[in-house]
Amino acid sequence: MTTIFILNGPNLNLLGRREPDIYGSDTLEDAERRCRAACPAGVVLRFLQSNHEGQLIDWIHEAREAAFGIVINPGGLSHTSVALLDALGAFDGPVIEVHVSNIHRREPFRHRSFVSRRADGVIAGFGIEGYEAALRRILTLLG
Ligand code: CA2
Repeated sequence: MTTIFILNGPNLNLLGRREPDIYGSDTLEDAERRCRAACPAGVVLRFLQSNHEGQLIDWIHEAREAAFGIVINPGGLSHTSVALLDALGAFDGPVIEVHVSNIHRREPFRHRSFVSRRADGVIAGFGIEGYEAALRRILTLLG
């Protein structure tokens, strides 16, 4: 069995429930459903969300032993968190960063992501389809 972690940061539990003009009307549960449907037998998905930076860091540490790869939407922590970047730096497998919205078309403070320095790929502006695309990339790398 191979495990892939899909981690979601602060406020992503609200996806589809507010600001549909920016984030669309799909929920995080919809994203999880799509990922599970795209996941072949023999691959275990851990699809997780937390509003707490420390919890996300603990999951990344857990992934060091438990996961082949990580898909991460760090939410607003993308633009602030050196600690998340450091945790991902201690993970050896592939990391794909996802943003539901196109962060480059938004406020300047969203244009920089600390996590992107570690990510092997970045997807932005594909809505929740981005999660499935990121997962497929990790599955390709898994071979
Ligand atoms: O586009 C993305 O996926 C983001 O990571 C979402 C973050 C935002 O801070 C990033 O700049 C880009 C926000 C998470 C979702 O927050 C919501 C707030 C209200 C209603 C719905 C979602």
